[in-house]
Amino acid sequence: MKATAKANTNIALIKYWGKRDEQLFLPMNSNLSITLDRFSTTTTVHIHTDRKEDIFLLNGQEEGEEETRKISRFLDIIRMQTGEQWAATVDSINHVPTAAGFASSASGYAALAAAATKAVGLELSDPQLSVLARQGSGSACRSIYGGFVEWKKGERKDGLDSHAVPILAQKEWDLSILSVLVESKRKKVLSREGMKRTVETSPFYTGWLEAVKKDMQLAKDAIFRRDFEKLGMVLESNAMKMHATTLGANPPFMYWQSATFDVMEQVQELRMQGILAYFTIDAGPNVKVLCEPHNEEKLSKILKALPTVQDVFICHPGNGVTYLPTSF
Ligand code: FM0
Repeated sequence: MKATAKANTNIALIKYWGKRDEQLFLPMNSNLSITLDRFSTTTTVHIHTDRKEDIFLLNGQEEGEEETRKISRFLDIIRMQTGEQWAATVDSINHVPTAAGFASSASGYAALAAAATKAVGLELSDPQLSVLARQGSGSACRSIYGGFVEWKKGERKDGLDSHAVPILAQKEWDLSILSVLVESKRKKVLSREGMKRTVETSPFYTGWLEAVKKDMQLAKDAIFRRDFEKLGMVLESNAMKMHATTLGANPPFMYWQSATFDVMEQVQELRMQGILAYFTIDAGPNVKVLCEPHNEEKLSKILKALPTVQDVFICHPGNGVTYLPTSF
């Protein structure tokens, strides 16, 4: 009654921004990501039938009530499916560089969904696993699969058709994703809170919904043709549009900080010199820069030399969820 699973994090090329159902984590728009080959979570779930309380350990430390409650709420979905009462010890290790502040909810809930269902003996298909992971954190539904992944928003009210699908395996197109860690000055507005405020108050949100449909088409087309320049143009412009919606929110907010601009400007400057590189930004000040593998070392050096950049991590497309031998 125990199982271990590992999931990698993913980075959105076309963003998930806004929910149509907050309880079920149903998105307003379909979106697209690359699963990375690093920044993973490994989770072991141990099932106890003689206990009532779940225990959550993160990097070896027992977490407090609030975090444990979130995990229990997620496990409740699985308890409903098994129709039985049990409690779990969830032991998660985040393989993220110390203090890097990269989001781990995607890899976290993908690994938890896989380990917990395996530990209780539920056999789910990958789409079913993706539906489940989605209910922990939306972006987690994409980390079930490796390579280039589309999260189809679905139409159903119960969310059963809102899950990820793989569109191109990682070995089919190698790209470099430079994860640029910048000096951070402020506490961030969580993506969950930020997207809610934007949907509810930003007059620019309707423009986002119109644009993102076209961006999805352009991005998928560029991926199928392995057209790096086309993909780069659309992913950068999609990130800009997502961030533009936050400026129209009430109260307005923005995720960019001065260090974020430094990286954006450097990337655009490099492009003027003929080096193909494009940036994308999520709900925080860090920047991800996409380039072709033959440029990765050079670009990483240039970005590291910026005074407000703390570190640069070179990533590539990686695999989906895997199961590991259980060790405790
Ligand atoms: O990843 O409220 O999944 O497509 O990273 O847990 O469902 O943390 F830039 C923003 C991710 C949002 C875009 O949101 O939210 C993307 C974002 P939850 P997530």
